[in-house]
Amino acid sequence: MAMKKLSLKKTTVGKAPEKAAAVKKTPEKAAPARLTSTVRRLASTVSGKVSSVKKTAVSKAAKDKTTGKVVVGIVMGSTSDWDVMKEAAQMCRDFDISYEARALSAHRSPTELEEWIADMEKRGCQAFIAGAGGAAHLAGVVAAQTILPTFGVPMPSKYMKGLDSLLATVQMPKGIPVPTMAIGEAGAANATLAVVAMLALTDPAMRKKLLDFRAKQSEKVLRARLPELK
Ligand code: RP5
Repeated sequence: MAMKKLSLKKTTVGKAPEKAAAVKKTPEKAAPARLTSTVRRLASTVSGKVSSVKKTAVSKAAKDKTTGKVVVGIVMGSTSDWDVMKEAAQMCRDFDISYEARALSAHRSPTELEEWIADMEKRGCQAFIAGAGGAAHLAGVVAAQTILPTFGVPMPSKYMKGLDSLLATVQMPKGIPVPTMAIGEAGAANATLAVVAMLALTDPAMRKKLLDFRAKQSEKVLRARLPELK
């Protein structure tokens, strides 16, 4: 158990920059200058990439500080997915829902992903949102390890514009469902809105928030005016 916890900590997004710094220090003593500078460059790349995620990756809304629960688990296959997946996190924040966001890959860090899912279940998680790109099996892998609802968000991809991610996420064989959202930011935001609707079934305050959100949205559409012809 202690071992498990340790390996989970090691891969926490917030811990990675320290790890990168450690990588930087050790070889500096013995390695030749060229190797040292390569390591330094690598370390700063890793550190920079992860630290931009670190700021927002683990966040809990005020409401659940009382219960200590982390209601939504947001996971993405790579830190490069954060620009899209932050929309899911933002929507959680807007609805005052506690969440934890992590970059964990189904194929690059499968053990840590499994440990995180189990840990989130213990911490009161009620739904997962999983975003990945390309041969995107992350949401299916998450859904296979929990009976909590798991929503898939296909990432836009370089060559196929997310069509590969969409098909890989949505085409789950019978038995393990992955309700799949639209490709990209809209899908990420909608995944949280789907979780909100789910929570609203048993939480009257959440129901009211969702109704208010819808009313404001309608109002905005109705207030908007089309531009005049020139
Ligand atoms: C997937 O591969 C990730 O979800 C991401 O969308 C894509 C590219 O990952 P990086 O090469 O940017 O890490 O696993």
